[in-house]
Amino acid sequence: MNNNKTWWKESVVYQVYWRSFYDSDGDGYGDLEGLIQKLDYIRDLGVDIIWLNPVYESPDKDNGYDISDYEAIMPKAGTMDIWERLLSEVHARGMKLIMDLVVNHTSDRHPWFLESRSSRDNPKRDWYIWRDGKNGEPPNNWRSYFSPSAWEWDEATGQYYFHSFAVEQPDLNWKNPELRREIYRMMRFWLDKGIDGFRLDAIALLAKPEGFPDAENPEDIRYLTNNPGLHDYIREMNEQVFRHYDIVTVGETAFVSPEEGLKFVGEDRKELNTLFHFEVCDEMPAWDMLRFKEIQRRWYKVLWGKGTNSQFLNNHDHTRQVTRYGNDGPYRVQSAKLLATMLHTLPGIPYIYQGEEIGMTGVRFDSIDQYNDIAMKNRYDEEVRKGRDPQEVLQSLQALSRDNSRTPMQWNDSLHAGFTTGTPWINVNPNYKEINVEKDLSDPNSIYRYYQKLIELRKKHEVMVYGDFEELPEWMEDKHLYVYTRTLGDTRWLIVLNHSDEPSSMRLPSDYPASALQLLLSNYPENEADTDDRIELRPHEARIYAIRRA
Ligand code: ISL
Repeated sequence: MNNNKTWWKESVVYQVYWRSFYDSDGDGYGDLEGLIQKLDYIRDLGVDIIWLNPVYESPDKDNGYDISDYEAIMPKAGTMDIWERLLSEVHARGMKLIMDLVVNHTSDRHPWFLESRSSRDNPKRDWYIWRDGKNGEPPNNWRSYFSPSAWEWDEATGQYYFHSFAVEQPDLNWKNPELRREIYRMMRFWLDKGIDGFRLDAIALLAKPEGFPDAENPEDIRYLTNNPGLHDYIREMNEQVFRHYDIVTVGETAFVSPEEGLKFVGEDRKELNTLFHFEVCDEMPAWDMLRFKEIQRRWYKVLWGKGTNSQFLNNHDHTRQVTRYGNDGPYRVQSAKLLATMLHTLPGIPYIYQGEEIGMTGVRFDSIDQYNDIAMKNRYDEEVRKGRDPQEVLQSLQALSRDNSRTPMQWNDSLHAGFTTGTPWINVNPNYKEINVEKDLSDPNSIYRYYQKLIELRKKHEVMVYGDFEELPEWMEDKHLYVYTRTLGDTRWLIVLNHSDEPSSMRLPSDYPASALQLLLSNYPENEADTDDRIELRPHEARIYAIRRA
């Protein structure tokens, strides 16, 4: 049991991808004014924290993850005045705001980089990573997330610069103390405005290995992450900035195992408060219950009582969970509620990605021109350049395209789903007439209403936050049934999930006969077919029981 109780451990986080949330001025992009107009909708869900994707000045090559001015707001999103009003309106509703911060790299149009690239002896040359080539080739054979090489030749100064993502996103050199000091000053600029923390983008990439040796397998890009020296930087970040504020910090830590994750979030480490790991979203392409259970088991065993995990199954980089990991067809509503029940009753801070609360689904566009994501477009070009059939390449990339979850929020069944009065920057999912906020708000059995009840349960029962987690052995190897308890003091809950398109008849555990079970929440009406020792679970049925004390 994790003894140190804090506000952020008890929170539910709602992620706003603002450019797809609500467009207040008809330019086809969502904006901060639009977000302000929809804050009551978010507050009514019951969430505590809003995570706002990057809104800083940016040429927008990677939708704001290429920052050209850390202390200005991208005009597409609004102005600093509107941002100040947003923060004040979020706080006025009793919610908190955490900002997405990208400090592994900047835009290639950031003044720092323009200076750095201007000459080899510019004072900011060493704020980025410059190396000589080898026999006319890049310094090593590494690829980046978004391009075949992690190195870009710069004719003007006759060297290559390093970029873990797109060419337009040069990596900062965290070995440079002057650079680090400037980043810490900028963090304080935002914290002194009153924000409540940061989501730290690609934070596991800050350190690079000495000498940049070639990789045995350049396609396995984990060499970009978790290099020696990384934790020295994060600990210094905490010493210089984080520990001086009552905030929450969540690290986006790609390619970490539970043991490596503990180095980031162990409370004795004084680095970060919590993290997103990607053992599911980056490494489990489709739903695999046994693998998911094993991942949850390992993370619980290593972190519980020492550090705090987070629970999510989709975000702006990963396609919609009901499509990828559930059933977005005949059982979409039940499946969306089952996935939500699972994420909110497993140990860790639950994250809701905008639209998840109404069961929005992934999308399939017919041509590459309808896609926006630089990761997908770069990969498409790379594969077609190899001579592969363009249609086959498109089909191979559609399922995991990051654009799947970036289509506009579906507010109602009017044109463009009520997202914009202009032309949306990316097509609205054609199913918006069936799936939209207005419809869910008017239906007492909607997914939105179910999320409200789930979050309300968390507010009333600390067992969801601080309760020990234990799977019932009889179902540990079951491919569809996920059966576990959460226990805090005398309070014990039993969660039963039937992740399947088929019904399942489940014998009740002898310790928990029907007479001991008090149903707290389910995504189906009570089942008359239940008996004292068996429950009849329907497809994608989820149940949360309180165990009555004997
Ligand atoms: O989505 C992933 C790969 O499937 C993640 O590993 C992700 O690409 C990576 O962890 C970094 O993502 C973050 O930084 C990127 C930006 O494009 C993503 O949107 C952001 O979430 C570069 O800033």
